[in-house]
Amino acid sequence: MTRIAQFSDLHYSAKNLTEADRCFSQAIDRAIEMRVEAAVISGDATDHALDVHAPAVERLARNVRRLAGHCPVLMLQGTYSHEPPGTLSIFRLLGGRFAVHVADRIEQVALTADRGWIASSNWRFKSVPCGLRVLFSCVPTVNKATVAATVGATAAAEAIGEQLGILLRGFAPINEAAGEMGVPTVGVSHGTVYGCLTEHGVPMAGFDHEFTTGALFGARAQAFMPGHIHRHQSWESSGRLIAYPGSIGRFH
Ligand SMILES: [Mn+2]
Repeated sequence: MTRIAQFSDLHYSAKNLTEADRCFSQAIDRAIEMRVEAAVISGDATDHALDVHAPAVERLARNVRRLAGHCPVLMLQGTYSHEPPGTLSIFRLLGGRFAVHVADRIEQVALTADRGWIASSNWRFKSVPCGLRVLFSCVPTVNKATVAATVGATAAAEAIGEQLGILLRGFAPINEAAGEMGVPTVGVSHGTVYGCLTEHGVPMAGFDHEFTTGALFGARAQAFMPGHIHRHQSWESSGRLIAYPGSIGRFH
């Protein structure tokens, strides 16, 4: 069994700093104790644009660096208002014993036998890379045009949810091939799953949500790790699991 820690929606900021940092520190301690082989931070590491001199930047960086001293770290781009594009770039420089990979585009990422990261040059690998330890399929927050360009959609008016469904199904063949080779497959995304419950207990049943459970299961990954909704909840289908971990500090 491969043990991977998921952290999400840390929302580091001046206002949340004490709680965010205390909770993230504890979660990292626990992950290290449990000897996880990799760590995923599935978006919204920060709450809003932060200046580099903000204490929250230093505290977040310090903890990500500590995590990377234990295992490889995958950071996914979250909501633009919380994590303006470019925010995560600096974390690529933070590798400790292990590297921090920042997924800010639609891509597949291989965790290799020597516990390094290799990203697909296109949105997915053409074939299962050799010496693979875990295969990640990443769908960060992206704008509609990016999704349309990736799946080659011609109908620009098509709902983003439909296009993401097509995209996720595109990951299925390679995930299934990896699965047959005994390689764990994991999806990581940031967005709303249709029908999920918010931290206030409100069901999200609008038509403009990014994902359905069916679309996520369609990627044929063994586990899907979405971020965005701050309440822990999960769905299971024929041994495949989708789980929001919830916000680490329960920020609303
Ligand atoms: Mn969030």
